[in-house]
Amino acid sequence: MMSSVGAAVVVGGVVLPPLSLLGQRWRWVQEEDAAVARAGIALAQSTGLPTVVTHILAGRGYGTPDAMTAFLNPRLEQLPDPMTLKDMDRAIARLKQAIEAKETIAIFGDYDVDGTCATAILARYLKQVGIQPVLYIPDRLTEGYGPTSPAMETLAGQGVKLLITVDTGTTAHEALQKAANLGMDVLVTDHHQPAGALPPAAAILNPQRADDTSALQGLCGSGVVFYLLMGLNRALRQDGFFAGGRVEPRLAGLLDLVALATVADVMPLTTCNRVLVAKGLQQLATWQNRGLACLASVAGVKDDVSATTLGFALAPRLNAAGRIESARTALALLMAENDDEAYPLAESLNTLNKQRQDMEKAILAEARLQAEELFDDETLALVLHAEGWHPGVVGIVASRIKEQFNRPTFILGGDGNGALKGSGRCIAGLNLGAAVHTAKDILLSGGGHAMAAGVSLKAENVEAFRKALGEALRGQLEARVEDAHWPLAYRLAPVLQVEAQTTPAGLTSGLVETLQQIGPFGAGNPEPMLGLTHVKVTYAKPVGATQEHLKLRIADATGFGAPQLDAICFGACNNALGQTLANSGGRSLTLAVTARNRMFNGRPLLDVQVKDALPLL
Ligand SMILES: [Mn+2]
Repeated sequence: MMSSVGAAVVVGGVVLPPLSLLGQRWRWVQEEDAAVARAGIALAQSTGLPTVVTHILAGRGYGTPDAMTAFLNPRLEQLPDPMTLKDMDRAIARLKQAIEAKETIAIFGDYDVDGTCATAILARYLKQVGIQPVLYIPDRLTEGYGPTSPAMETLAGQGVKLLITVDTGTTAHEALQKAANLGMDVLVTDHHQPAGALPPAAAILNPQRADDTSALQGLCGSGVVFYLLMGLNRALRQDGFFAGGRVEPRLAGLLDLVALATVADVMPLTTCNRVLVAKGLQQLATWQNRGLACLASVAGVKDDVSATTLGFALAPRLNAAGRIESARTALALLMAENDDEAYPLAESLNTLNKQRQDMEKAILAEARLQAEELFDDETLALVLHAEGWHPGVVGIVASRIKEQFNRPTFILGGDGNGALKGSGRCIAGLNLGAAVHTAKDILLSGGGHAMAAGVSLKAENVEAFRKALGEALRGQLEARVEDAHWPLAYRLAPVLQVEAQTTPAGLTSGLVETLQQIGPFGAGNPEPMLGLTHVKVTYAKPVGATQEHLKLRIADATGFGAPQLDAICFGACNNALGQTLANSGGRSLTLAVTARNRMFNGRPLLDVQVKDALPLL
């Protein structure tokens, strides 16, 4: 099928299928993997589910009836036992002792959504067992990331005997040594990679530890804290702590915060996280957490809640505080007990978020101009900078530029001391952290992982950094042999997995309801991408405030009087996708679409979105 499509690239006698209208390389999962196709058919026969659904499940590795049933019905009982996490026994013992002796306990969080959620989860639990913890979130601009010696002195001065770090602490050797010298015991709960030896601490719960054999590597910081509470709550119950009239906290009541943090930290929504987020969304929908309820209300959330609600409505507003002002507003909101407390905080976060959006828009426009000036066919990395770019939004702008230009991108702003500081985001198939490491002699500091990195450097070294980064990435490409003979644009093109095929008549709300059981959708568990072949556009009309979207009607290209499908293509009016769809003149098209059932003005709506298309023949 693929080789028959026009504009193919021929390299060394091998025909490469053309890139899509959005510059993506499509991979037809069923057509290219016979084993997956066979498993999908067998699964449909044994379960009675539509092959569209079973093909997707098989393609994602749930190709047996047992695996499929477990996946489609996430339950808390599927979670691994908390005791499988290394150091859990020591953490529980020390925390139990502190609770029973009513010691002063401090929680040290990170300023992002995961960190503030983790702080709120632990604090809410401790309050329910009679402890008023001291909460400490460092100021991003003045204190930076993680525990510091001055912070340890402040906390020791407040009589803290036990310090629990959440979403941070694994690499804080100096501060934790300081804490020990000051007579504080420290429990680290974290999910960041250790750097060499572990710091001194009473216990370190971190599934990324080399000696951790749990199956919990997907957890975010809030997930690790939730696991600590699962273990602690059980231990307290077994000790008879709740026997004397004390009410046992309902742990599931904290899962809304775990779900929010997991989505905000872009953790894969598979295995343990899939269970935590599915259950957390159910908890969120009760709106018992009034802080989250008020935030959803000011964010205009009306539809059913989904992982998208968490990632696009709630998380950015909580993050705006840590980025621009202080994360303490976000934490106060997450801790709020009633609407009188929560509503003003939600409004102020909403205002901060608007400021953040305006700032982001302005910086994005400037960065785009710089990128257009610098970009050519040979460009492998974009390094864009301006003294006035705010450090709180450089990561988001880097993501946007990376998506538009499909190249690893750094956005740098002034650090206030004459140097530049910023964030980088990478495309799949290259390792940005490794590239930064090779440029370390040029940098004041720098580090990261494959998809994201941070650096600071002297302004006069920008050109050297850009060159070093480009060379390092070129080296990575040269070391990649499997696609070495392909053109550069082809090698860097994002891959779009088309997981199953259907037709306009087959794409019903009934099918989509079954597809939705594959959710919650997000990182690691994307919305199913469906292929529609041999279809035509029968109607196309620009819609939206600036006519930026395209409203479409789609029908089978060969059928006559067959059912038509309403669809929308967002933001497409100025790109090749929108222009082709609007001017296809009834010719046969191959589309990639997603579909979901949702409510619109009180009525059910089958929401079909065209995500990409192959070039016309
Ligand atoms: Mn985190």
